[in-house]
Amino acid sequence: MKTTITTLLCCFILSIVSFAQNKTETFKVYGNCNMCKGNIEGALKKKDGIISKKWDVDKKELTVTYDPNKITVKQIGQKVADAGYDNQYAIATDAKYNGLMKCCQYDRPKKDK
Ligand SMILES: [Cu+2]
Repeated sequence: MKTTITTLLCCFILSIVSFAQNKTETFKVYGNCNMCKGNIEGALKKKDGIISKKWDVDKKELTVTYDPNKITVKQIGQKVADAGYDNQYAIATDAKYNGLMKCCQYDRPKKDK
C-alpha cells in the first residue's frame, strides 16, 4: 500500500515537473505573408525541442513553446534568422535575406552599421 502511494506521488510530481519544463515566448519576427509563415515555422523542428510554433501574419509575432533543456529562445531566434527572417534575437545575413522570394522580402528593421 505504501509503495503504491509512493509510486503515485512520484508520478504526480514527475508530471508536474515535466509540465513545468516547457516555456512559451512570443517575440517579433519580421515577414510579409503566409509563405513567410511557412518558412518561419518550418525552420523550427520538433527534434530541436520545439513543442509548438505559430507565426502571426498580422502582428508579425512568433509564439513558440519549447523545451528549455534542449534549446534557448536565442537559439530559436538564430534558427529563424538562418531561414532569412530578422527577429528580436537575431538578424539574418544579407545572403539569406536576398535568397527569399521577392514577395517575402519584408522591410527590414534599421541595422546599425
Ligand atoms: Cu512571404
